[in-house]
Formats: sequence, structure tokens, C-alpha cells
Amino acid sequence: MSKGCLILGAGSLGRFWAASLAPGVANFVPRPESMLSGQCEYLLQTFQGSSVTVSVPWQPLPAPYTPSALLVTTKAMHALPALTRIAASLPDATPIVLFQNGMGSQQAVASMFPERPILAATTTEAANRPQPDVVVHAGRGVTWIGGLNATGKQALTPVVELLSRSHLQIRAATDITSGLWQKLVINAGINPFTALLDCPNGQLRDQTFFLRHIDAVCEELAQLMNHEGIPADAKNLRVDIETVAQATASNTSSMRADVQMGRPTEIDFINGYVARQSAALNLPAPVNRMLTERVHSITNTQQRG
Ligand code: KPL
Repeated sequence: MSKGCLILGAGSLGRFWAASLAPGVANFVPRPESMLSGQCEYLLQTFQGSSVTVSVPWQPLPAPYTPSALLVTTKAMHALPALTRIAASLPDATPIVLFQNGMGSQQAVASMFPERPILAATTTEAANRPQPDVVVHAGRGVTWIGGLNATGKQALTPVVELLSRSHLQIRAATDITSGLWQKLVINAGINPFTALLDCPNGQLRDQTFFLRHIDAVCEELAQLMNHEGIPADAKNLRVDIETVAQATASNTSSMRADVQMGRPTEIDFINGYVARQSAALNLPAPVNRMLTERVHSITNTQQRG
């Protein structure tokens, strides 16, 4: 077993995990074409409010040691392209742990690399990056990890042990796909509405547009989940969504933040995934499709403007 854990994606989530792992364990993988070397330095504002300076080495691949795992903390749309570019320089046995929001990108990685150990994680830890060199641990939560394929399941215990060396709560999931669906429900019910209405999570319950459409979003989700063998009831899904929106009332959702910063959003892996999968199964999902189109249209307008 080696000491080095690689992290692909040095955004808020990647920096948060690098800072949380035991000192000296994490290394960021630079993009193959980038000339990055030396240390990536930034400030972590802990949940208790103190500031800690963090310094994480950039480790071009192949690494001079056997990596204990590769954590992929990119946005959903970058996960497969980024992994494809580094895969030849990564040992076949290195467990790959996918931290993406939504659904679709994890399955694409698992089918592109069927022989590699692939795991997925879903977390309720909240981290944001108000400035390029500052990461804020905004909310404490639990991180569930589970194998997506047979070799991923075999790698679960060492990966959970590795990540448990952080101060965070890590749990092994026997069925991570259900966990991914639960997170998808929350993101599908909060993220597009907060992005379109430009409001924090806690204000959704006062918004006519949210109140008009949330039941249909939940019905379309429940219909698809039941079809995929994940038992779901639309009314309970709405309760789950509203509970998280209130628990994170002052949060800016990741999608609202992306729109505010003019970055591409993960809508195609959230409501867009629900709309596409439903269409493929001949199930109606007009509201998830409408939300996907509206989020696309505000980000397209930004790009033109
Ligand atoms: O995960 C989130 C996100 O912003 O992507 C929620 C749970 C909606 C919290 O903001």
C-alpha cells in the first residue's frame, strides 16, 4: 500500500478532500497538457471558522509510486474526458472513485473502463470556493462510497479506510446506485429552480414557479425510478427535497453558482438525465425537459452576451 492518493479535479470539492485527508497523502493530477508542477496552495476555512493554509503537490503521471486511489472530483461533464486522457498513465489496479453530481457520467466511466475498479461516492458535505485560493467547508455531512462494478466492490474496504483517515464521516454502501438516485432527486428538485429563480435554497418554498412545478418533477422522477427498480413515491420525494432545501436554506446551489459565474452547469446529468432516460423508455417527463431547456437557454444567452 502506498501513501499517495491522487485527485483529478482541483476545484472546490477536490481541494476540500485534499485538505481533509491526512497531511502528505493527497496529490493533484495536472491536465496532461498543463505545465503545472510544485505545490497548489490555498486557504481552507474550516467548518468551525478557522483558516488553515493547505499545500498539495501537483503530481504529473505516471506517479513514482503506486497510487492508493484516484478521486475524480471534476464536474460531471469533464469526468470521462479527463480520465480518458490520463488512463494510460494510471496503473490498472488503482481504484477510481467518482464524486460527480447527478447520473450518467459514472455509468459512462464504468462502461469505458470495465476492467478497472470503479467506485462512486455521494456526499452531503458542502464546500464552495468564493475566491480561487479559498475553499470554505460550508456544511458537514456524510459520504457514502460503493463499488459500481465487481472490482470496484472488491476495492471498497481499502478505499473506505483511506478516506476515513480524514476527519469526515465515511460509510460503505452496498448499493451506491440507490444513493446516487437519492442525491439526483435532491439536485433535480433544488438546483434548476434556484438557478432559474436566482435564489438561495431556502427561498424556493415561497416561489410560485417552484410550487407550480415541483410535484410534476417528483412524479416524473418516481415514475422513472420505479421503472429502474428503485422504489419511490412522489410525495415522499417532495418532502425529501423540501427538507434539504430548508436544511441548506442559506446555500447557493452549485447550479445557481455556475450560472452566476457564467460556467457550464451539470443540468444534462440531473434533470436532463431524467428527461433523456424517460424518453428512451417512452415515459413522459415534460417538466424535467422544460427545466433542462430553460437552464440551457440562460447559459446560452450568457455565452452569446
Ligand atoms: O448538492 C447541492 C448542490 O448545490 O448541488 C444541494 C444539496 C442542492 C445543496 O445546495
